[in-house]
Order: sequence, then C-alpha cells, then structure tokens
Amino acid sequence: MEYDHVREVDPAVADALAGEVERQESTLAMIASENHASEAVLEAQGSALTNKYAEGYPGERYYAGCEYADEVEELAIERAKELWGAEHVNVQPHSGTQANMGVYLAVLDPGDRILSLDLTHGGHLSHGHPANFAGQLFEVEQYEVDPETGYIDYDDLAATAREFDPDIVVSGYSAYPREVEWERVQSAAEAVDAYHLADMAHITGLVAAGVHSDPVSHADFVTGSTHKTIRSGRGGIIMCGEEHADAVDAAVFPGAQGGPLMHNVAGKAVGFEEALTDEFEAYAQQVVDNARALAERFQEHGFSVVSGGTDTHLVLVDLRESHPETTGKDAEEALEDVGIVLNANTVPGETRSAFNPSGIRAGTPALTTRGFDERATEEVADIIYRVVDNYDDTDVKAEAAEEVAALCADFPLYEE
Ligand code: DSN
Repeated sequence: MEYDHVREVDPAVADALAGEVERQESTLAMIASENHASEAVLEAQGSALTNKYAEGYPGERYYAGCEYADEVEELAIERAKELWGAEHVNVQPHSGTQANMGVYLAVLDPGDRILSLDLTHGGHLSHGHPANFAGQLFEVEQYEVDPETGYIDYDDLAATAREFDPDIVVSGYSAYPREVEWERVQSAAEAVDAYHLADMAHITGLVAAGVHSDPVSHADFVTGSTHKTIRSGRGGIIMCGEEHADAVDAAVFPGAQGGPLMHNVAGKAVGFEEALTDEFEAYAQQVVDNARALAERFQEHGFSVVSGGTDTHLVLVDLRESHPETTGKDAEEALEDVGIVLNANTVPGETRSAFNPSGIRAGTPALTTRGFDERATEEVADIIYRVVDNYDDTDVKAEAAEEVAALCADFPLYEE
C-alpha cells in the first residue's frame, strides 16, 4: 500500500497512511473492538461509491444514478440475512452508536425509559451514559454484573425492570467476557411490556459463525458493528422483524442520517461474503480458543481475570489484586511501548476513574486474523504479564519489544 495517488497530491497524508499500515504490521492489535479488514474490504471502501448520494433505500431513492448503489446495498442485506437469519436488515447506520440511535428513534419518545448495563460493568456509552445523546434524551436506569462472579445477574436485572418499568431493555456489551443469555433478558423485558434491544456490536462475527448464541431469534431489535469480529466494512447494522421494518428504516433515514456511506455499505457486502465461508467459521472459533488461552495463561501468571475466564473474544483483567499500585493506563502505556496495543478499561466495582481505571481489556480478533493460534497467543500473554509486572523496567521492555517484533514478522498482515 504505497498510496501513490495520495502522495502526488499530499505527501503528508500519504506518509501518515503508510505509517498506519506499518504501525499495524509491526504491532499487535489487541483492542477487542478492532480487527484487520481484508484487502478486498479495503478496496471496496476506497471505491468510487464514496462519490454517490443515495438517500432512501434500494429501488426507492431520492436521487438518480443509483443502480450500482442499489445492487451493492441489496447484496449486503441479502448476505446479512443469510449470516444472522434476520427478517429485516438495515445496513445504512454509520456506526454501532448510530444503529442504536435508529432503534431508539423508531420506538421511543424523548423521556422514555432505558434499562441497560452500567458502563463501568461493561456497557456502552450509547446505552444511556449521561455524556451521550441516549443519556440526555431518555431516562436511564442501569443494572450491574454480580460483584462476586462477574456474570450478569439476570434475576437482579428482572427485578430492576419490574421496579423501573422501562420502555426498552438493552443487552449486549462492550467489555463483558461471558456468553449473554438473551432469552433471560427477553423474558425480563416481556414481563414489563418493554422492547428488548440486543446490541451484539462486539460479537457479530461470533454469532454469525455460531460460536456465540444468537440474539436475533429472541430480541425485538438487534444492532451491531460491522467492522469488529465480523471484519467487514466500517459501520453499523440493525436487524428486526418485519413489523418494525418501516419504523427502523424511517428512523435511520431521514430520521437520524442523511445519505448512506455507500462505499462502506460496499465494504459490508464484501466482508459479509467473506464471512459466509467455512474459513470464517474456523476463524471465529479460533478467536474464542485464543481468548480462552489468553485468559488461562493470565491466570497462571496471577492476574485476576473478571468472571474467571471468557466465552468470547475478550479478556478483562482487574489489576487491583495482583498489582494494586499499577493502573490500567500504566499497563496500557508500557504495553504500547513494546508494541502491544490494548486499552485500559474500567472493571466492575471500579475504584479509580474512567480515564485511568483499574483494568485492561485484551481481545483476540485481530491477532487471529494474522494467524495466531493458542500457542502464539500464550506467548503474547507471557509478554503482557512480564511487561505489566515490570512496567518501568527498560531492559524487560526492550526484550519484550524484540519478542513482539519477532511475532509480527512470523505473522505478517498485508501482502502488498
Ligand atoms: N469503541 C468500541 C469499543 O472499544 O468497545 C465501542 O464503540
């Protein structure tokens, strides 16, 4: 990826773009929400569809010249239906947050009530944090994970729902390592006559491949990101039954968005096609196997892993027990110094701040795309523990950086 055309016009941006490719090649991406899209997906996202306005939906656009936009969007929808088994799919949301906004606008009025998981327990800003539109437009109550087990306390969720009487209950999380019991959230929502939105942003790929249980057959609405474990074009997606199709489509456009980003929709179509293969199923299983290997190795070293392990693509480490003086930011920064890029994260019962919390979150989707198996992932776990345990020791870090460089060379990313 030389970016020759960009370079002719703008060498500074060309250098930054090439630098980013080199950064991704030479570091280990372990931010649980990140992945490495294929060159086919990148090409689609960089296509001439970026020039096209296509307000509306296939066959019903507000502008002329939409025949290829229609074709691409129809393919994305068809493939999404095959991947997740939804009756109705909207592939236009610009992001996972926009997808959630689409659902809220479809069925809620300002002042209505959302019940969702607390952000510090693994929830998401768009589930009703006060700094986000969802927290500003709606009245929000939150449930938590069980402080002892780290698992969602579904009985407590149901009791909170009875007390709060929400209009919508949100499940699906951004830092929760365990399989979600969608049917239990659904019955808690039904018991109070509320809708259930399952936000499977992080686990879209795991659900598509059948390595995580499926929310589509339970929840009224399912939203997701399309660039995380599903590894397609960047953006969001909404799925629902036919009875909500018109409301959802109208909420996305013209309700919340203008013209769809058709180049991203093309990236989604291409990534979905890739995900419909046996190779992708094997990939998704390996993502989970690698995360399990990571969690087990962390525990052997003495890290406290929230919930005692993982069923998904991510592992959440609470540093307070093993390293009470080390913050998540200390760990994040030391690891970045050696080429391992993950994020500091709040943990259940957080005692520090969201900016400098007590944990780290580590994901395996991007490593697995590079070809990492359990053994290579354990090597990474060993490096992570050693660096966090010695986060200001330059000799330890220099040696770790060499090991990371060797792993990156063993598992190259982009061929061109
Ligand atoms: N930023 C994403 C994450 O890391 O979970 C969610 O939006």
